[in-house]
Amino acid sequence: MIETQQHLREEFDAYVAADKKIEPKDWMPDAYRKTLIRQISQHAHSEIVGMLPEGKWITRAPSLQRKAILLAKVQDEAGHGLYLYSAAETLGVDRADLVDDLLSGKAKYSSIFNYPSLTWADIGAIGWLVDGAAIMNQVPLCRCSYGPYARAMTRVCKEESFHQRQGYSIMMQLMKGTDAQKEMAQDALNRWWWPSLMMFGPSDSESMHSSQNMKWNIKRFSNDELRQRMVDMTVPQAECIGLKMPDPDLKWNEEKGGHDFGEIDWTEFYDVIAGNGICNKERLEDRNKAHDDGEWVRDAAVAYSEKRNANT
Ligand code: FAQ
Repeated sequence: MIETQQHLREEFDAYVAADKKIEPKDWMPDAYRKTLIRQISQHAHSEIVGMLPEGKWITRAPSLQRKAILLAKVQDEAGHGLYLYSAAETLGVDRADLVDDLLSGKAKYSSIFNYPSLTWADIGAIGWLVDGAAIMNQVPLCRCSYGPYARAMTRVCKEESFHQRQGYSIMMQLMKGTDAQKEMAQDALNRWWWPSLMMFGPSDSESMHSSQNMKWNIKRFSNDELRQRMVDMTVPQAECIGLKMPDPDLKWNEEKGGHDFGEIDWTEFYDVIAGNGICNKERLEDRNKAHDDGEWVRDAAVAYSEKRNANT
């Protein structure tokens, strides 16, 4: 028995080392399954809670075209959540249990969604920066060793690219507008910049899952590596439309071929993930209300599928 376990473990390690995909029916170490359930379910919850800050602006979008785009984007996020819950279910967990953990406040979701969307420019900043950070993090996840997660990410990333572009387009338009519109865009960047950098997680020295998950080819780059790429990608985009980065310590470092940037306020980050951010309470209340309001839809879907099964 011990020998079989050892053999399975060696086979798994060799598979991962050869950069092959692990599929749901393959043997996998318990810790690999556990960390994937953790990450994929947190990711799913983030997509679902992530609909709330932008959803609040659907009725207030400044034109019919912007409203149609925003509606499509928010619906895409719902779809991402559903693919991700499905991917998590292939690991043997029940979606209803994962959702219960979100609704009770036990499960984590991305810190970024605990900040308020105060103006229309925030919708631009969310698309540009939050989706921008999400893409930076998720493109390498398309090569994740777990097949269902990697495949979900391929589709998600295509949609996120459109989201990022639409956000930048809002910022571009505002920066071509009146002084008040320019100020609104700058204010949104000032408020969303640092929380967007926090999305990549704690610094490498504090990240407890990175090292093992990189060995398992779940993560391909560390939190700090991806954060650096985000800074280097965003600075020229901001400059191009006349926005000023809200970081006095930001400067190009020729030697490293990237930007140096200021210290993140980690106290704020840990406070937000502990449930004490500006909107944590409101987000959970809204999510619980949406879940309760949707009960009749779930009941109807179950009744329909039971009837169909009875007839076949
Ligand atoms: N917020 O050891 P690490 C999106 C937790 S999707 C909250 O470094 P790991 C699309 C972490 O879970 C955004 N918690 O962990 C969209 C762990 O806690 P645990 C979501 C955080 O897993 C756009 C502890 O800290 N994307 O935005 C955060 O190796 C617009 C230690 O951290 C994903 O989920 C945080 N920012 O690295 C939707 C991508 N950072 O579980 C709507 C997939 C860390 O031990 C609108 N996830 N923690 O209790 C990942 O790549 C990773 O899970 C990281 C964290 C990079 C987030």
